Amino acid sequence: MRPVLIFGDLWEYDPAPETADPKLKPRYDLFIGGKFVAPSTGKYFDSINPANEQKLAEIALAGGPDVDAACQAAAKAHAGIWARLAGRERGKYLFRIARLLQDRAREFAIAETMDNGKPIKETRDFDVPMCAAHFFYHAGWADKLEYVAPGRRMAPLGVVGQVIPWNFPLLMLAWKIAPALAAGNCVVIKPASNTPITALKLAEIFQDADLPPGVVNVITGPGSIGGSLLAHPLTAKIAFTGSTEVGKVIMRSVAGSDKKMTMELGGKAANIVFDDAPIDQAVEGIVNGIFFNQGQVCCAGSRLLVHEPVAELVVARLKNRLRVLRVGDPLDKNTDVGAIVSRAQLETIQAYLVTGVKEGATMWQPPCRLPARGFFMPPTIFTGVTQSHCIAREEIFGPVLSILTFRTIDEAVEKANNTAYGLSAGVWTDKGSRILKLSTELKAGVVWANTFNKFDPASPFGGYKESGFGREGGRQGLLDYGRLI
Ligand code: TAP
Repeated sequence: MRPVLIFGDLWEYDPAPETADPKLKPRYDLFIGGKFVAPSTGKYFDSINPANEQKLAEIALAGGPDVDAACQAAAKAHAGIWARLAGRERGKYLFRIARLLQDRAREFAIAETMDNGKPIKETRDFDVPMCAAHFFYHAGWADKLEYVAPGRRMAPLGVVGQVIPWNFPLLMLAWKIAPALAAGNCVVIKPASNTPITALKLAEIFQDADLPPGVVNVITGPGSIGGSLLAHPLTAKIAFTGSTEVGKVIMRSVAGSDKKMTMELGGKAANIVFDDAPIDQAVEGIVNGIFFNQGQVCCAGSRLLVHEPVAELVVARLKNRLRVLRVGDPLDKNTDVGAIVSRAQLETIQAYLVTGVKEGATMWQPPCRLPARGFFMPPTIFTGVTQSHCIAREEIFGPVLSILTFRTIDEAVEKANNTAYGLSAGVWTDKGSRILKLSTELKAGVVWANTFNKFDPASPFGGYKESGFGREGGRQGLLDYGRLI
């Protein structure tokens, strides 16, 4: 028996809060035609810091006329300048945006953490650098579009309407805007109401980069404004990332139009651990798979499938690991698990915990002290889960892991694919043959082997089944932003 390190209350990390100024304005207007403009409604709503429930800023509440103005501004910019500009010139703007973001990386990481609740070590090391990486990557494509589909030319589509969720506000924005601009389109984008701040801060960067007015427009407001944007007659292409439920509403509203569409929707990924896997690495992969960004990740490994011979061992080591995860102030550099994005999301997750227990699964949470204010919850695992349990079927979008077991490789495949979704999956094994078999048989847009949650701008990402269609990133992602001629 090897010794197990349990730190318990023996010692604690000293607080290491990030204290730099995120340079937030008290009020943010809409960004239309290169300028910040007041909304036609005259109204504003609050963006809240989920870690302390304090107001961060007032955000403009767009109305129908603002959606129209933003789409008109984008159409004008497209016809007047952007579509006519040589690819290498468009690329320079993208490159400049990426560099300016890098210059202000620390400020953006702090703003993102305050608006979303995710730990500063994630925004600092993942969200902001990946956002810049997407602009750099697509800057490289802007003058090479003839290589996207050899022998064909790619023409831009025109105005693109984009709606994004709150779990990776900056990164989702980069996934959407960078390929659209590289391909010669102009954009109107609506960030989620929970997390609009970094999109509006990025609009400041668009101004600093001298991006021609109207090439990117940012409108903020409720979901209905997103619906008006995507259904607007000027949008030639719509790109949505969010829940499957809202994706279906959008599909119905634009059915019969000739708009090009991509839908990046929900997920319920299987993370499969075989008996020959390196168990300690697999445990790290399980933790990263479901507790990264508090589990509010479309491709989160929220269903753990463990090979029966090692199930007890994996669960025991996982529990030990969870006992030392630090839950708390997201601005503290030692924090592993930050705040849930909103009270509503916290309540949704808590309702799933009640359902899981009612259905007969066994819930376990490590002892941990949660901050008195803010929307926090401990990392949670459920054992004794069966495939018919709600917590094994529905996307919880929180730090909750449902653990199932399997005996044979075919049973693992069968269980992994037994879901309405098909966004991602993970496999942990020593055998290349198992990895190859599973990567072909798992119906998931991405299959990670002996790792989890790894992303690269060159690697296309997207789903099967109710996880949506279309790809973001890489050559395939660009193809979704153009017309081949
Ligand atoms: P949603 O509630 O679907 O919201 C996503 C965006 O859609 C928000 O900007 C929202 O605006 C807007 N919206 C709401 N109703 C709308 C409507 N009728 N028409 C047009 N837009 C509408 O999702 P969420 O809770 O923010 O995000 C979580 C979901 O996103 C999860 O299911 C997750 O799996 C999915 N997601 C998927 C991916 C990929 S790549 N597949 C990546 C990240 C997240 P408001 O904020 O103003 O309501």
